[in-house]
This record gives sequence, C-alpha cells and structure tokens, in this order.
Amino acid sequence: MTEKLLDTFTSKVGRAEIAVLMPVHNEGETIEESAAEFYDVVTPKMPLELVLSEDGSTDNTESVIEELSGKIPLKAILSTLRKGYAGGIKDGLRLVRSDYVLITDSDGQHDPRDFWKLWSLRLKYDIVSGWRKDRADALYRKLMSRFFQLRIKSTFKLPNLMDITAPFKLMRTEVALELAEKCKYMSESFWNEFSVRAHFGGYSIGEIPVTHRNRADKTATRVYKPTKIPKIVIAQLRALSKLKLELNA
Ligand SMILES: Nc1nc2c(ncn2[C@@H]2O[C@H](COP(=O)(O)OP(=O)(O)O)[C@@H](O)[C@H]2O)c(=O)[nH]1
Ligand SMILES: [Mg+2]
Repeated sequence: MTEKLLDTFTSKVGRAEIAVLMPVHNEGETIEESAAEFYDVVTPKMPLELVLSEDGSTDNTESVIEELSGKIPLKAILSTLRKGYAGGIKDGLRLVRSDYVLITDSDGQHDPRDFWKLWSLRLKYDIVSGWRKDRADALYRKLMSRFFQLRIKSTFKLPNLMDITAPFKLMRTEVALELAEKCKYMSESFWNEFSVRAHFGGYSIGEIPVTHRNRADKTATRVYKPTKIPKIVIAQLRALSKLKLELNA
C-alpha cells in the first residue's frame, strides 16, 4: 500500500472552526465539483478545513484531487489500498483540527447550502443530522435502508429518528473521533452503528430535513451495487448480532 498526504490548507489558511470531511472512492467525475461547491458556500462566511479521504480509486480521482489542492486549500489522504467507507472516515478524522466537523459524501448528493441549517443547531444537539425527506436513490436501496433502520431502531430502542443513516452529520470533532473509533462491525452501514453507539454513549441526535439530489455523475452507487446486495445483507445481519452481543454484555 502507498499513502500520500496533501496539505495546502495549513500554510494558506491555518485554522478554521469547521471542517468538512468527505470519503472519496472513484469520484473522478464528481469530486472537483462537490468539493468546490462546499468551499464556495462556506468560505464567504468563515474559513473551511476541507478534508478529502480517498482510497482505492481506479479512475483519475487521485490526479483530480492533486490538481484541486492547487486551486483551493485542502487536506487529502490518497491511498492505493481500499479502506471502505468506515476506514476512509476514520483516517480522514485524524487530519481534522477544527472544533466541528461535517461528514458528508463526495458524490454531490447533498446540497452544501443545507450546511447552514445544521450549523445553526450545533449547540442544541450533540449530533445534527440531515434527514433525506425525499431520498434520491434507487427503490431497492431505499427499501433496504428502511428495513435495516427499522431493525436497528427496534433492537437498540433508539429514539424515533427518521433517517439514522443520513451521510450528512455535524458534530464536535472529539465526538466524531470517539464514536467512529468504536465502530467496527457494520462496514457497509457505518452510520447505523455510529447512531447506535451515539445513543448508548448518551449523545443527543437532532434531525433537520435536507435536500437529497441524484448523484452528480448519474451513475449508480459505489457501495450498494445490486450484485453485492445478498452479501451485504448477510454481513449486515451478522454485524447486527455482534453489536447486540457487545452492547448487551
Ligand atoms: N474513502 C472511501 N470512500 C468511499 C468508499 N466507498 C464509497 N465511498 C464514498 O462514500 C460516498 C458514498 O458512496 P455511494 O456509493 O454514493 O453510497 P450511497 O450514496 O450510500 O449509495 C461517496 O462519496 C463515495 O465516494 C471507500 O471504500 N473508501
Ligand atoms: Mg451516494
């Protein structure tokens, strides 16, 4: 495995109160637009620590990020080994120096302007989460997500949240680090495990409706490819049992 770190943020900007962390895998078509969109929305009001955590891409993602780091200040990890969504988030969090972090996908499905809605609630809840009221994903993907969210909520007696797996969450960086480090079972559904661990850790979660758009490159999901579904379902059910065993012990 080779890993490369890029940092044009520290010398050009230095410090910020907010970081936006994006996991990135094979997003050569989308990453420049989605990262720049966040930068353009946030930086007129305050400095932004943009952190891109890329791994395992087989397209031109790496060179797009390298070029982008010359245009806008950012930090990036580029790794030849695929770490998965959870691994990407955990490694990216270690680069964050800001007090708050928004974790969001890099495929353009979230609208950066919604960041301000979450930001305004940061003192009210430990974790502010975007609720994808009209979720722009394939039907099978939405049904699967709903099934697992219901299972998780009833198994772990979670409060009645609308969208625990929403990949658009704002919190203090120390909370993100503490919870992410504990997540080890649900590699395909990081946010399910994260929300359960947040609940068990006594952290409050508040939701606010946000826009959910089609992927900017119009192609299907990187994670939940239809051919991988049976394997993912089995892995998820196994992970759920392990988490239950650990938390009941
Ligand atoms: N670092 C990293 N990011 C990933 C990996 N797999 C997916 N992603 C990113 O995670 C985000 C969500 O992936 P996506 O396929 O859109 O999942 P979906 O929206 O849940 O269907 C995207 O920004 C991907 O680039 C991975 O193995 N490593
Ligand atoms: Mg997506």
